[in-house]
Amino acid sequence: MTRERTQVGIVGAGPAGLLLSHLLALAGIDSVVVESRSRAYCEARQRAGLLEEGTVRLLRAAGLAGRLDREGLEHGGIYLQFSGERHHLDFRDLVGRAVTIYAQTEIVKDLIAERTSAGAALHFDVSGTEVADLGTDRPLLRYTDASGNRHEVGCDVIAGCDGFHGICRPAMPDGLLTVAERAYPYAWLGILADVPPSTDELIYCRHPNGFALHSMRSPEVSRLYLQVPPDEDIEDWPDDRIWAELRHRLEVPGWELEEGPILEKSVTPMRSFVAAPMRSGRLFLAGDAAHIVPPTGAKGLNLALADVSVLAAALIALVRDSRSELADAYSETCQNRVWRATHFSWWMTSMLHVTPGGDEMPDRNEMEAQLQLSQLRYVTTSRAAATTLAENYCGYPPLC
Ligand code: RFL
Ligand code: PHB
Repeated sequence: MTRERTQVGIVGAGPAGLLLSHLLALAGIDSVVVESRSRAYCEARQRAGLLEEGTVRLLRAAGLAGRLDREGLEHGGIYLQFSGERHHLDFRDLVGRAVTIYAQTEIVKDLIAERTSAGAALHFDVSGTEVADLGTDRPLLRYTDASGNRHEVGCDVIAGCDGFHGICRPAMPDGLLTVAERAYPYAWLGILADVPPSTDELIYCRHPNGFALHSMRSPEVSRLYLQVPPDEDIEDWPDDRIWAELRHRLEVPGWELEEGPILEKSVTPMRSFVAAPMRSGRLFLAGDAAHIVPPTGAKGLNLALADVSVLAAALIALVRDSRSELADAYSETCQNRVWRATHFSWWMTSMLHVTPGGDEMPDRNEMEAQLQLSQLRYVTTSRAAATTLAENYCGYPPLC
C-alpha cells in the first residue's frame, strides 16, 4: 500500500469533481481526484446540454470558457407545444436572461484537458474506492490504481462528487441523512442524431402519446427525447420507429422534422431525490451524489456546478484559513437552490408527461390532461406565469 497526502480527496471525475479540483487549484489547494471509469468513457457519456447564464459566468470566471464562448449556442427562450400549437417564451423579454447550449461532454473534455495540463493528480480506471476515518480531522481515501497498486491518501477533507450510485453518500453515518424521493412512471428515450436541428430553440412538447423534446448539441447535431415506459427495451425502438414517433408528437402545420443517422440511443429512468445534510464532519457531498432531478427542467448539471462553487469557497476558507463558517453553512446554502430546482423540475415534468394506465382509469386521465392543458394555456398567455417559468428555467436564485 502506497501512503500519500493531499488537502482535498475528491471521489468522481464528473463535472462536479473536476470543477472542484480546478477551483481549489486556483486558490493554491491541492487535490487528488479518483474516477472509476476511463477518460474516454467520461468524455463520451451523453448527458446534459443546457447551461444557465450563471453557470456560464462561473465557468468564465474560472478561465474555462474559451471553447464555450466560441461554440456555445445562446438561446433567448424555448417553445412550449401542446394541442398541436407551438408557443414561444421569450426569456430575454421576460427576465432579461438567456441560456446556452453546450454539452456536458464538452465541459468534461475542457476540464480534463485543463487539469491534465496543470499536472493535477487525476486518476482514471480506479477500483475499490473507500473513504474512512470520516469523523476525524484526517479522513482517508483508498483506491486501487489501473496497474493494481493500492493507495491510501490522508486528506484534510473528502468531497463526494461520485454521482447517484457512488460510495460517499452511503458512507455517511447511519441515521444522519433525511431522504426525499419520488420515482416517476416513465423514462426518456434519448437520441443523438447527425442532422442539423430543425428548430432554432428547444421545443418542449406535451402530446397525448407522451412528452417529446427537440434539443441540439451544435448546428450539425440534434438531440431528441421521447417519453417511454420506465422499463422500456431499447431493442423495441428501431430508428424508423423513433423518427416516426418524434414526427407524430412534434407535428405542427408547416413544419418538418429533418431526419438523419442516429449516432447513439439510450433509455433513462426519471426520479427526484434529495438527501440532507450534504456534510458529515470532513465528508462533503456535491452534485448528483446528494440530489437528482428529472431532466425536464435541465437543472442537474447546473445544480452540480452551483454546489461546487459554494463548496470550493467553503473548503478554501476551511483548509487554507482554518475558518469553518462557510463549511458549516454549506448544506443549508445549497439546499435552498436544490429545493427550488427540485420543485421546478417536478412541475415541468408533471405539466408535460402523460401518466400511463389511462385506459383503465379514463376519469383520472381526463383530469390530468385538462389540468396540464389549463396550466400550459396559462403559462403561454399570462405574462406573470411565463415569467415564473422563465425565472426558474434561467436559474433561481441567479448564481452570480
Ligand atoms: P456524475 O456526472 O454522475 O459524475 C460522477 C462521477 O463519479 C464516478 N464514480 C466513482 N469514481 C470513483 N469511485 C467510485 N466508487 C465512483 N462511483 C462513481 C462516476 O463514474 C462519475 O464519473 O455527477 P456530477 O459530477 O454530480 O454531475 C451531475 C450531472 O452529470 C447530472 O446532474 C446531469 O447530467 C443531469 N442532466 C442534465 N442536467 C442539466 O443541468 N441540464 C440538462 O440538460 C440535463 N440533461 C441530464 C440530462 C441527465 C441525463 N441522464 C442520462 C441522467 C439528460 C439526461 C438524459
Ligand atoms: C439536452 O439537450 O440534453 C437537454 C436539454 C434540455 C432538457 C433536458 C436535456 O430539459
